[in-house]
Amino acid sequence: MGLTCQSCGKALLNDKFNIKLGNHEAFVIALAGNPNVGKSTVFNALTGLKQHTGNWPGKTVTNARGHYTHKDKEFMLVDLPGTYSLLANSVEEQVARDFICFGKPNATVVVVDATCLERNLNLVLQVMELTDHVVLCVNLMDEARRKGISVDLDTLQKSLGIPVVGTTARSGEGLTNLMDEVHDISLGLKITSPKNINYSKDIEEEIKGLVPKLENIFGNTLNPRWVALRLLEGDQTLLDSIHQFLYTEIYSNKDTEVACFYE
Ligand SMILES: Nc1nc2c(ncn2[C@@H]2O[C@H](COP(=O)(O)OP(=O)(O)O)[C@@H](O)[C@H]2O)c(=O)[nH]1
Ligand SMILES: [Mg+2]
Repeated sequence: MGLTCQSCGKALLNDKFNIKLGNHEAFVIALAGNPNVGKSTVFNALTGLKQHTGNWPGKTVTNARGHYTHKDKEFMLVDLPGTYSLLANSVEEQVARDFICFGKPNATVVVVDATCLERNLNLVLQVMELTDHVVLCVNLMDEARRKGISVDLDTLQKSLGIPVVGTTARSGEGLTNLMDEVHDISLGLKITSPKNINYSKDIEEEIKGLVPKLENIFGNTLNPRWVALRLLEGDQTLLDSIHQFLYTEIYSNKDTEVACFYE
């Protein structure tokens, strides 16, 4: 994401998500994960006292965001509600999906529990379908060690095609590595290649038919393969969000915003 787009994103974040970037150059980082994996502990360890809480616009779900500086760059971390999926089955899932999809964070960190990776990876795969800019934070490494579970982070990284960092957020272990990876992804210094999930032949055929049409409509704004999958599922909530985020007027900075969506 270049500077122009960064400033366009600012208008959208301001008007649709009620998130104000203090510093024009702040990179926006979303923090996603299942409930109880240590997401807030990571958030608190990175942002300390530089936090604000409020609600997501029009929702009763809490919105926490905070700042940190790493390698002279300013990052704004947005703690998304804890969710098991991004399928918008609940208001929390919808908030998380909408922020990753329309808020266009420069990177999304998915925090998972090292002691029950299998259950947690479901959400990781869903985020990887939506965006390339993903970092996996395998937290509770101390608990895993205590239970005699060893996690092969290198193999996980190779299998998923995204950076994987092991952390013990409670003691701060691994958090500098996490900030390094987030920095590199946000600045485009590292390119990820998330593994594609292949569906059955007939679903893939349908996707192939829909993708060019969706590319015509949305350009680079939305990931066409992901939208195609949601359309095949008959996900009405995504259509509502597309209307809300892409086609209703954004009042401030209108010219820049339009330039972003149709670039
Ligand atoms: N042992 C251990 N406990 C942790 C770690 N990270 C978080 N916790 C604990 O796990 C619980 C849930 O953490 P929290 O940050 O609230 O999880 P969230 O629901 O994902 O935001 C809290 O009791 C934390 O102190 C960790 O790396 N190791
Ligand atoms: Mg929390």
